[in-house]
Amino acid sequence: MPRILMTGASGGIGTRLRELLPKIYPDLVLSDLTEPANLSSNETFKQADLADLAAVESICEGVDGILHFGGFSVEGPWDTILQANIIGTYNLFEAARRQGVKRVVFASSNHTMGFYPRHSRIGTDVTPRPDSRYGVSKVFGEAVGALYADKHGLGVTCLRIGNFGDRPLDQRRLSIFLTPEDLVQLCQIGLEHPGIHFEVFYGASYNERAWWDNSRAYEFGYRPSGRAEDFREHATAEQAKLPADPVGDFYQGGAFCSTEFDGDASRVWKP
Ligand code: 15L
Repeated sequence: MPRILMTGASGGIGTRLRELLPKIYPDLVLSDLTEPANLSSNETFKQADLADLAAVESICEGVDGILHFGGFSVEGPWDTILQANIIGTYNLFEAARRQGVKRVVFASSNHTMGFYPRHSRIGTDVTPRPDSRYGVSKVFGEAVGALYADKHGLGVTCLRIGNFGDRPLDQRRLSIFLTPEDLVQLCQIGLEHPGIHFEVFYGASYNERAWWDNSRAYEFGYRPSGRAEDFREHATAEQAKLPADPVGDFYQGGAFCSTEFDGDASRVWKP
């Protein structure tokens, strides 16, 4: 029975996956900076600050695979991103190598690609166009993952997660929606598929308005059951409550693109 470590156990994704993962991975070790408020007696929790390499190494002891959801999950000040996502992600991969962990699934983000316009369809083979310091940190994490796969033989899967939840929150999320069940499926592929060396998949359900070519994930057996269009009415009604955002509404990254934007929108993208 593999022992799986999940970082970010107290965060939004971690909290939800704590309900779903134990059925598949009963030997699940949870970690975060702070203990989940509702930790139950049959859950194992180990506290660690990702910026502390020795602490990260200690939570990786005896672990077969890691689901790395820890770190800062939105745009933030540089020092926050630096500690949690840049240093933290480097420490995670280095600790995994030192402890002989075989697989790492890294929670990357759609914000690695946020400045691609919504009218383009992109795969996993295009140049990153991050839309934030957060997006840059996820590009860095994917690069560290590639290094540790190629140089040290770790099996690494990067999931460019769209928007995780039970239903899409607005128009943009109809294109990038990801259900908890479909994320679990992608995690399982990353932890178990014998063909994994280094892979990048989009963390998206079956979305008819998708901007992403996720065929590589399908080649590895991914068969999402979530479908954004089932929630079209809800998402459209929610969108109607939002103010127009000329920059954010044009690019895939949405408000991550328009926040702090003082560039020349006409030069960001030329078809
Ligand atoms: C992300 O990467 C964030 O972690 C999440 O909070 C959402 O903002 C999501 O992207 C999104 O693009 O909707």
